[in-house]
Amino acid sequence: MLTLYGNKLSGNSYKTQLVCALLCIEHEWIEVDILAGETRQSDFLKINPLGQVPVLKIDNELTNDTHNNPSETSTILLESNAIIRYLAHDSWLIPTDPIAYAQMWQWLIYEQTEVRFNLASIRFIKKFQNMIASRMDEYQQKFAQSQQVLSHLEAQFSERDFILGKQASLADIALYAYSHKADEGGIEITNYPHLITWFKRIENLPNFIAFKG
Ligand SMILES: N[C@@H](CCC(=O)N[C@@H](CS)C(=O)NCC(=O)O)C(=O)O
Repeated sequence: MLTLYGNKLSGNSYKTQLVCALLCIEHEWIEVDILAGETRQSDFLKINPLGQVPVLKIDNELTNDTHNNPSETSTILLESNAIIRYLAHDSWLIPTDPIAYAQMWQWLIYEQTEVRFNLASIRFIKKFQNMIASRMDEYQQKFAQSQQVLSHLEAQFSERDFILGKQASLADIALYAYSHKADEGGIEITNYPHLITWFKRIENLPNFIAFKG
């Protein structure tokens, strides 16, 4: 039994929902209201002391992890990209070639350090904080960084269908989550035509579900 704690407005949570949809993985979804501060309440902090979603709870009956404490009834997994790596094990979303596998991780790390760090912030400041004055310097800085990130991705997709080549992988799912919402952070997405074509390729994957955030 898998339980996902997430929020429908969160791109990091969406990654986990999208992987479950693409791979037809049964799970229970528990909506955690970030804007109402539920991630900071004591009940949730018992699940994730870092106070963030997504979180995956795995019933230990389904794991073969002998390192787990047998007295624990479940395992908690944090970090969206670690969660999707677990969910997608042995699936077509994970390349078997060692170089491609390492490149997948290269992009998963880039997604967290560059894409999410910049694009998620400008989206949050613009869409949910209505360009709050106290974050304007940060917004300007991250807006410029976001343009650089998107230009870097645009260059990749001028040469290949998916980030690793012909086949979609987890790296595409992670990169898609915030980049396809760049317009909500104030970015003019039509400046990145190869990116738009790649968005459509992802959206054409079987069982794709859209981000409702
Ligand atoms: N590196 C983490 C980041 C998680 C994260 O930033 N979660 C945000 C939503 S996208 C959150 O829970 N914010 C609520 C809070 O900080 O109280 C991941 O990829 O899962």
